[in-house]
Amino acid sequence: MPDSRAWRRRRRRILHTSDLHLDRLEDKACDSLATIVSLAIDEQVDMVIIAGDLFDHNRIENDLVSFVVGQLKRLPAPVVILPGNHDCLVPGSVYEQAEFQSSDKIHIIRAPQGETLDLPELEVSIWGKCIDSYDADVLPLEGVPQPRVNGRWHVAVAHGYYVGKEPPLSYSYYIRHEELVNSGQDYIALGHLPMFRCVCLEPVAYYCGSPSMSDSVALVELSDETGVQVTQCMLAGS
Ligand SMILES: [Mn+2]
Repeated sequence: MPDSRAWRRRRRRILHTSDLHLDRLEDKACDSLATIVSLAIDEQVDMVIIAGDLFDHNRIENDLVSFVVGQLKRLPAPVVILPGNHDCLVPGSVYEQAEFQSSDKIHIIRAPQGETLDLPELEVSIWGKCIDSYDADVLPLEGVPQPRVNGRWHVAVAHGYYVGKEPPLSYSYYIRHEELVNSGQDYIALGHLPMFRCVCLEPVAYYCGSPSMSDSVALVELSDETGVQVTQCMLAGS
């Protein structure tokens, strides 16, 4: 369909990962994080999204937090972290540790009702809703606001189960197909499921997969000329 808009947004590239489930410094997942950061640097992405469950639980030792923040500080690009169901934003959450406040490039989505982070230097607005309890009653994409037409890329990040068009039964953290279709977003970065998988093309929505299971991340290119394209990028050597 011809695009009649007078403006074109600048092409942006995002590295989308999730579900590292970091537990201890000795874990192989720590090597995966270092590999992912190096990949983001090599690929010169404009932003990194971690779509939930960066940590496996909230009782994380300081040395692992220091390692993670140190790795993320290697990035020249901003990183947006969504708390998932394992590392949910309860009192005493790992994300209350002060080191996460030590860089203005590390953004943690903290609003349980959802919030929009505006990154004007990137011309990107990113919406997400953190998981803030262990009760499994969060609907990760419910309430996503329609984007304003302001020449920005609109990206949502959500951690939960995509249930398609079927009515959700026993699933918690579920995301319905209509929620994706009606979201008005340019890209939806999903986390929670272990394998790289496209679940929607209009708008484009992918699970990036857990690095330990899929051995990969998603590289997302946002372009008004060529559309939104997502590539599975293998973590060679991890
Ligand atoms: Mn999860």
